[in-house]
Amino acid sequence: MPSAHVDTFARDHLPPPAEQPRFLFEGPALQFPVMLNCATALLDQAVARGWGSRLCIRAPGGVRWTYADLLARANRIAQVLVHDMGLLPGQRVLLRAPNNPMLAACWFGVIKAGGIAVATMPMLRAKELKTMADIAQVSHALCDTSLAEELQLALPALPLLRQVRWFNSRPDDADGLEGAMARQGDNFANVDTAADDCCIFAFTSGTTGVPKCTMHAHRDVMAACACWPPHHLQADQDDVFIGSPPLAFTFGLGGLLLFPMSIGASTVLLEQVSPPALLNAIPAFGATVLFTAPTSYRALAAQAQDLRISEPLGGTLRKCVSAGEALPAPTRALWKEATGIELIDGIGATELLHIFISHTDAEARPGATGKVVPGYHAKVVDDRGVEVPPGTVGKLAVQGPTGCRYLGDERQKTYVQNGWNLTGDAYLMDAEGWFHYQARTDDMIVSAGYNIAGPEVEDALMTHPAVAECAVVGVPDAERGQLVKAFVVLCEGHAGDAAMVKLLQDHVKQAIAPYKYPRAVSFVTTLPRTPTGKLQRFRLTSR
Ligand code: 3UK
Repeated sequence: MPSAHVDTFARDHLPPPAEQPRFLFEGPALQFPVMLNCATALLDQAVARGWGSRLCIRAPGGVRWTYADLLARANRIAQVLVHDMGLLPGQRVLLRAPNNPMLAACWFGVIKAGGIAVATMPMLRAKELKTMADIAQVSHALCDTSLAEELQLALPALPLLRQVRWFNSRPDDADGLEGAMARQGDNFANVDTAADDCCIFAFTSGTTGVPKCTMHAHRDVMAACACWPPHHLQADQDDVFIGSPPLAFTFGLGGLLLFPMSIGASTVLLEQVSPPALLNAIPAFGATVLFTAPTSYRALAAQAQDLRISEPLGGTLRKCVSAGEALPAPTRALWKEATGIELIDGIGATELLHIFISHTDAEARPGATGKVVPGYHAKVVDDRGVEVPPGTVGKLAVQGPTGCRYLGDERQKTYVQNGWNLTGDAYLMDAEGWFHYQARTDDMIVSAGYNIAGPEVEDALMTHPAVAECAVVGVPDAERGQLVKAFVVLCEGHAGDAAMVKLLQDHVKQAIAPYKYPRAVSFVTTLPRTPTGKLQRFRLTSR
């Protein structure tokens, strides 16, 4: 197998072939050459194609970079990495920044130089950064000065990580990346990597235990651009992408950088992505395509009336994508009511890089995630891995051009069985091939012999106007095995008293089969979430 990697760490730590999923490359869009650098394909070729003067990245403060601007910066960064920092193809470069243009330029700089980008979530602390740098054997880092503190704290314990440059720093900073970039020219000859050379390591947002490091090759990046975006998003050159997921989360990397660039569109990178910040930024940048999580849509909905494209007030939004967690049907309805826009739901996973089950905005079914994305195959299986008939709840199994490859991790054998990726989700497929999310397999509640999916109870609760957010889990119970318990964040102006408990319980009993109602209800002010915004149900089961 050809490879441009001088440092063979990634290749040496791939799971053995027998433990890898089966990879499928069906159709002309998934035929890749043996040698492929995804930075060449997404950036150099964009400029060669004549998009050089098109707007590529915008950010608050008036930043406007064309594709040619981004290329020149990425080329300078690649040279700093190779000439000043001694990066060899195959070595790992830690990237750390809130979503901003320099982070995008650094990402491309690393990939151009044949390195492996290891982007880290802004929220992470020194201890977590050290764990990741150890697992990935990181030797180089490019870090935004605004997030320097935790990396500085971790550095003494990372003897292998010797080369660090800081960006968005003062011009006189001796270790400043921008100063070093100014000493390089605009051109760089990209390392001619093999299509299956790794180019990113992405850590799972894992809710428990040691984080898992997923490995993705140049080919995987291009496959992600070729599958979901053209079939389900259907954006075009004039679209302006915006959203909240960090570029360190593959949902954000695809949605806010790779996908817009693969079609010559532009993207808005925001450091501040709270609902109020998004509400301001969408009209300010004339954004047309929004990527965020279900909870964020729920929070935005109340003030989203003016965002819609057909608004006389000049709204611009036309496509809205929800992923990361199950989209509650009430949230879909709220968003549609407020904006007229049908949310595009999609389930993706770090292990599979991006979305593999989804639907277009023209064919949504409330309560269903969608159908399998062309290029992928999906089925629902029982505990032995045997496919179950439509209408039966089981485990979701997926195959396609991308798939799980954990770096030296025993948990590979759990995620991949018989060549299929098992995402850990319980699903039901209906007779028409629509997939209906039930719960994480380990979150299914078994109470008095009944299987109860927490998200279904959450959906029912969320249709009550007093409920802002909620989480439903199974807590140990002597009599029933597990008891259905709801943790509820109330909207302002509602009291969490005994009357409210009764009201919510009755509301659920009206909406779904009464045996599923939460026998215990606890009112809280916030729910525990991961840096990617996922509910950490396991942290509630012990409360
Ligand atoms: C859950 C969903 C129901 C599901 C991701 C889009 O979330 C992403 O990756 P992670 O590795 O988590 C994967 C798990 O999250 N999930 C995600 N989306 C949905 N459940 N409906 C959904 N629409 O449990 C899955 O196994 O953090 C999402 C693109 C790239 C991603 N990495």
